Amino acid sequence: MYDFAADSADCARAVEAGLSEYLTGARLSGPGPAADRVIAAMRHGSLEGGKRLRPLLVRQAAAIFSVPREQALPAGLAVEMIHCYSLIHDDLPAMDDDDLRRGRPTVHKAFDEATAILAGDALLTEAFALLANPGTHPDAEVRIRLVAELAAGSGTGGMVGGQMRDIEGEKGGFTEAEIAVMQAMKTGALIRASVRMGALIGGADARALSALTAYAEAAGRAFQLADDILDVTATPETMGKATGKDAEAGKQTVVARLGLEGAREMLDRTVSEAVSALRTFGPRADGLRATARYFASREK
Ligand code: GRG
Repeated sequence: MYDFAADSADCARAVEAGLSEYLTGARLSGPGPAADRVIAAMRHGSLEGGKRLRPLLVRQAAAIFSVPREQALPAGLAVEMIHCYSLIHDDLPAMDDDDLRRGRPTVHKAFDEATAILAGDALLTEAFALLANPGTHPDAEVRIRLVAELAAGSGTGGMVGGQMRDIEGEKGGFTEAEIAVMQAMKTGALIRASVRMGALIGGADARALSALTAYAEAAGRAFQLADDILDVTATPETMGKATGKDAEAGKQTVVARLGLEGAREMLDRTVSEAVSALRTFGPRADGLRATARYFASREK
């Protein structure tokens, strides 16, 4: 029987070790010590913390096609590097201006703003270098598809575009549908990319990829709903960051519109939608099912 706690803990350990090995001066520096500071900042922003949910999704989607977990790890590390870069940049004074992330000082607080910008840039760049490396997948065509998938999830049609819309939306006047699109881009797109990358590593056919995409889109909405709920229910201790910021900023979240109970009901329905999309896969998709359910119950 699938054990979510054991699999997610094992994945988090593998991601920590993998990132720690990848983000070293020996691997990343050019000639001379100039990169030491930025590498230290990259390590600060990506090691020791985080739930590592996106690499877990890569691993679980690949598991449907019997891909061993080690073979799904490099793509998972690449997605996690993109995620960590986005958090480093999101915490900057020009964006959310946060002092704490994962219970520790944000990168611009521990270093300085210029170094934090460069650390984010470097994580973004090195993520794609890792995907292009033959060690990630022996088939160059699959590697190209992984690069394209991650670029689509993280670029202007995905996470960056969503963040831009979010900033524009703060001026007000977004419709409910526009908010849904913004959230699907800002947080959903990387979750979608994670699942699809696992499927691509496993050689999924078009039908399987389409079912997994439907799962991922519903799971992404569930993740965002849970995040909106936690924004009003969690404490700084459980989250390791300031909470209630979205609510205080008067953001038009589902919680603001439907109330806490309404948002929780919608979350349950969205998790069921994600789980139903996996009906053709049998027990090999139990990992993805468990993660969707975890989104509804998580406390941080
Ligand atoms: C700055 C390019 C750029 C993008 C920022 C993802 C993002 C876009 C901003 C993060 C702000 C935020 C709190 C978004 C809500 C959802 C989210 C991504 C939460 C953090 O993800 P978790 O819960 O974090 O997976 P951990 O720390 O577990 O990795």
